[in-house]
Amino acid sequence: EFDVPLGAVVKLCNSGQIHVLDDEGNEHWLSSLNATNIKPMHPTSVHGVADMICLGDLNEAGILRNLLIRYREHLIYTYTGSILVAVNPYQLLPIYTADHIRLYTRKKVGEMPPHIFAIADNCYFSMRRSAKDQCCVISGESGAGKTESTKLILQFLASISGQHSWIEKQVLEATPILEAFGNAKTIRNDNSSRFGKYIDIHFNIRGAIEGARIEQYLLEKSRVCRQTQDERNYHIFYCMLQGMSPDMKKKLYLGNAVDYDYLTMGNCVVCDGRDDLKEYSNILSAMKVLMFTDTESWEISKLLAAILHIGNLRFEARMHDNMDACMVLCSVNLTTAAALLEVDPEEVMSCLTSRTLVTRGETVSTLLNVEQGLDVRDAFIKGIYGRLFVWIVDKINAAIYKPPPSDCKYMQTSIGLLDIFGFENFVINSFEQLCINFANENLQQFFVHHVFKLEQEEYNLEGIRWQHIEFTDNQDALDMIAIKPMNIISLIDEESRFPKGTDVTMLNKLNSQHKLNPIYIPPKHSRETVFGIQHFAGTVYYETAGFLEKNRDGLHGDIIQLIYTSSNKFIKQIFQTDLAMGAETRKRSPTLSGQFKRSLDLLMKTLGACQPFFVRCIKPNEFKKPMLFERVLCIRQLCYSGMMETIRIRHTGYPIRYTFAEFVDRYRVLVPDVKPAFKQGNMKVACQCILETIVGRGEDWQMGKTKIFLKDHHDVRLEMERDTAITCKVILIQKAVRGLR
Ligand code: AD9
Ligand code: MG
Repeated sequence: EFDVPLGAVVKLCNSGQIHVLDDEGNEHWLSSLNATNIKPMHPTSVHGVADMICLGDLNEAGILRNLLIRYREHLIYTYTGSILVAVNPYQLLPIYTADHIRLYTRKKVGEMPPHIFAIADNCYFSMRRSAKDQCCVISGESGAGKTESTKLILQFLASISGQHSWIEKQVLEATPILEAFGNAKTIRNDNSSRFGKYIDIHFNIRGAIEGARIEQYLLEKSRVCRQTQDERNYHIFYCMLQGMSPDMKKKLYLGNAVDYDYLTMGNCVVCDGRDDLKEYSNILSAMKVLMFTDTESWEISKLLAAILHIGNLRFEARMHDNMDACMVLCSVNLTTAAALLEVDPEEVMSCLTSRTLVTRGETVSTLLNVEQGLDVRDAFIKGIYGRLFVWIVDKINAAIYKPPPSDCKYMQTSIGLLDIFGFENFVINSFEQLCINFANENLQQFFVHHVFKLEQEEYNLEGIRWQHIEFTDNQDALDMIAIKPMNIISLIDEESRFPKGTDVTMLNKLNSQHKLNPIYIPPKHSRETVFGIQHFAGTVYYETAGFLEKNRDGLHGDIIQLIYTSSNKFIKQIFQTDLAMGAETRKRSPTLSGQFKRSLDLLMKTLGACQPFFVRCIKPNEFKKPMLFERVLCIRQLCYSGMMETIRIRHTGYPIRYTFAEFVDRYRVLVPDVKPAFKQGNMKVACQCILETIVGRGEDWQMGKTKIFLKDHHDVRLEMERDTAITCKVILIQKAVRGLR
């Protein structure tokens, strides 16, 4: 699928054999006689270009080679029109200094070499000029550099806003807090964001930062209870255990990271290159800047400690009336957790080992087996951590969000930065991947529509007729997942609300509803639990086991009741919405996919009202290593990121463009007596003459106001003719020279 041609340089040409050095550093002897699979490179591909739109080989191979040769020279940024492609260097490059910020301020795209600061600068001045909101969509897979890019843009904007004010500091200091609670070491990235975020930065009429608002999406809660091999829990736990004073740790009965089940499932408590101790003091000072009181910080630590203690509870199986039941062993962990949560330890035990059901007004208590007990425990912990994270984001927003006063006479404009999980396709994909990929379908559509619009604008500007341009739309996938009646999300939701609904009944409904849809792949056998969707970036198979549980995202009544009895004001506060609901309304409370769909709809609406910029981050290798560029990995990401769609849109239109001068100088050899561009009176006429003579009058090329628009095959024809013409000239010259002798 990703068999992409490889670039090579001819070293030697010898009696029918050519000696080449390919882009991966391997040498080959090729027989030029049977060289049907060898194609000359377009001249623009030889040394690479800063804007790939100028590539003659505007195809996968051309783009890949261009990124590669630039990457080798530490040129990690490249444009494709106004889209910035950023290849992760995995090393600190000296290109983000205050001098660089100055250099990139108030510059047009193209005036300076491609850079993330150029995008930030454009965003800012476009906002200032048009007084319209801007947004920057930063995408890429895990470890590609989205979060680093977001931080660099923020840094640029804070600097250009130029007030060195408290609010600028607050906006910047929100990041370490969010990262402490929402980032973790994974096998893909030592600082992987396990949530999506949209930071909207507000500017006043003088262009200074006035406030900001952060929206978060889908924190991966399961990580608090489980980590796979070589991965960690959220940074904050390890930082706290390293950095907290012995005195305070004693108050929370805390030991070291290795002592806790919840921190050691990945067999990895340290992360090379991260200093948990130093981080902890950064986190605390950032929390001060964002107005977290000492009491609040302490209450957060208490909850984190309670989580760790609960994770160490030991469950034991027992029989009760011939039924599997379980018990929680009495331990320091239990009493400490109960003390921190300010609840009765007996109540904690009973919550984790039994469950109260109300049927037809009667209350019955059923006993849980060990497995069920552990599930309830983990659900409880995920419930706490998820709500804590939401509370922290709200707290940050309370400090940085300054809604314009209602009598405000001036306009506030904003720049939004979207740092959100890229397309995911693992060996086993679950409900989270469905949500993530659904988000990416939305973003892809947003992107494609934008690129298509840009293309149309260029044609309008140049006065080109463009009616026949088409592009592949992923509307079908969006319709099937979330828009048309009986869509996948709504069926999952419906089944989640249905008390007897199971993952199997849900899958049956999906099958009967969508089996005829060409982008839906039903399970092969009736016993299989996997269905597939053909996404824009590839087919993903989803394992449905656990879907409903994850979507319901609920805590059962006993846990809510336990919190109700707590005297800990903080935990009651983070659970306040749950406590305010009666048992019945809680059952009808929004599901995870319902909430996510709503926040995504809102996000798309916001983005739709902005002038967008796009940054496509590319991860060049899986080893977090500098100077290693894996072609297959990169090409896959170029496909996911929509770069290929950009090219496709171009190709259905006119992919090859030359300014009149470029064209005349390159092809005047083909027609006798055409003068070089600098001697031309009317270049347009000269171009027209060359095109009509060589390509033909009836062909589908067009002359714009400043450029020539060609199809690929026109370019091939022109290049071949040019090769022949130049060779002929060489031969003629040689003949002439011989004749002279
Ligand atoms: V994830 O989806 O949150 O797992 P991101 O956000 O795409 O992922 P991140 O920005 O965290 O990736 O980058 C991963 C690592 O690559 C960073 O920790 C840096 O070590 C490295 N990186 C990324 N961009 C740059 C850069 N411009 N310069 C130097 C970089 N290093
Ligand atoms: Mg990230």
